[in-house]
Amino acid sequence: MTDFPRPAVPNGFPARVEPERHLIPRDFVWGVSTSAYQIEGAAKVDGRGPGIWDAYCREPGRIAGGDNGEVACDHYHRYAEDVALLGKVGVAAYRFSVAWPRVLPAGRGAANEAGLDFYDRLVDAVLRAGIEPWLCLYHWDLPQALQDEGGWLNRDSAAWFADYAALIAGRLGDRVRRFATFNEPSVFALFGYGFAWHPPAVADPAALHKAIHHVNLAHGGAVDALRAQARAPSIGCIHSMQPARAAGGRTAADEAAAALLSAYWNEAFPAPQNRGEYPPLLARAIAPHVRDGDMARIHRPVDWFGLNHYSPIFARADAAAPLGFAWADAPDDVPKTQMGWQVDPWAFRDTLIDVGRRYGLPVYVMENGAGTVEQPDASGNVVDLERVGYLAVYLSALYDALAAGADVRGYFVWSLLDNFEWGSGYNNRFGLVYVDYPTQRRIPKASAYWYAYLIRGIMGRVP
Ligand code: IFM
Repeated sequence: MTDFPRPAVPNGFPARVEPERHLIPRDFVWGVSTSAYQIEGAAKVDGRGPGIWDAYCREPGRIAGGDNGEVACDHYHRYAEDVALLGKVGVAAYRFSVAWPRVLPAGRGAANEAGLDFYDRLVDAVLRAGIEPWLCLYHWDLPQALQDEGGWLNRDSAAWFADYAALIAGRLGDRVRRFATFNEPSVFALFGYGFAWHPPAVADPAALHKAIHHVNLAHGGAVDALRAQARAPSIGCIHSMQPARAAGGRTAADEAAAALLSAYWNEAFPAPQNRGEYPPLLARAIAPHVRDGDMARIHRPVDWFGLNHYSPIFARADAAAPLGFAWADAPDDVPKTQMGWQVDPWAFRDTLIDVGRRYGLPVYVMENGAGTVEQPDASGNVVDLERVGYLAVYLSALYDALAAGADVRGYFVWSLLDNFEWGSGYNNRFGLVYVDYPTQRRIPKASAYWYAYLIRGIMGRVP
């Protein structure tokens, strides 16, 4: 298998027109992903309690356009239509998350039957459509009541999370087999406690180190709870893994900044969870929070590695920043999506190969996609060729990783629907399906047809 040629001109990416079927395992899982706060809406319906994003969105200046997830895609009421869309795309698997505040309005204690009923209905509808549900327990929406008790800075958060995991596994674990504990723990930890870009909007290294350790303990406790309560669970954690590169003048200090960003982003969670140790660059700072037996509690056997990948990330030295480095934009002279994220399929291929070697687990790509600003054309269609091109070259990279021996077992596009994109509100769209928010009309984009065609062609799944 030859390497792809590097593009001679920006946006001149090579994409294989025909997928290389012989490289793709027969049971390869094609899917799409979503998350609760980004699509469900119904924030004050049927007993859902407040979550940290509800409060954060109300703070002036936090979210572009003053947006919030109160209505989002109204998926809570329109889930049947959305499951029908999954069927049309022809995916074999659907990854969603449970909103902790919907099922435990105070974070712990009394469960909200109406909230649990919603996930019963959703899981049943997904199964009826012949699609496997993949359930993620935590996609960033901590109940506000728990934040008021210190959130992830409270060591009890590990026990709160394990109890929540047991509740969900007990209720849905007869039908759901695939469970993820967390989505992108490094992102919500670093953005929430290192850069103050997500709730609870803290920029304090000591808080960050404590939160990292408690989230890792929560992961370990949840793995045990899932194994105890679900019928035949297959468990993983979903990590954002992106190569961290030096920006700025690329001095030795910038290189050190990139190495530190990489330790926080790429290693602070996978290394303790899968190898029982913190990365050397962080170990000393986290050590004060580690008690006897903690590393064994964190390092629990899991069944697969969930990988979210989009783009390289950049850091430059900044002695005045709380962490000693600053986040940086991608250089001007590289191809980027409309959101400004570098398009680099080689980074994807290398990451897939590296992660498998490092942790010895089968890899499922649980998120990959392109953020764009788009609208229907005069005939009402959304012809998102930028997204199609992005997905095609990234899949080419995945085929190269398979050819190099990487044990990649599945690929999930982020996302089924346009949705609430955190700090950028509804400006950036990641969906295969366009959502016209004022009317809640769903319009499958060209990329949805393209993905359906690809899945049908490869797997013989006829939508
Ligand atoms: O929308 C997010 C998702 O919630 C987590 N991973 C990255 C996506 C795109 O920014």
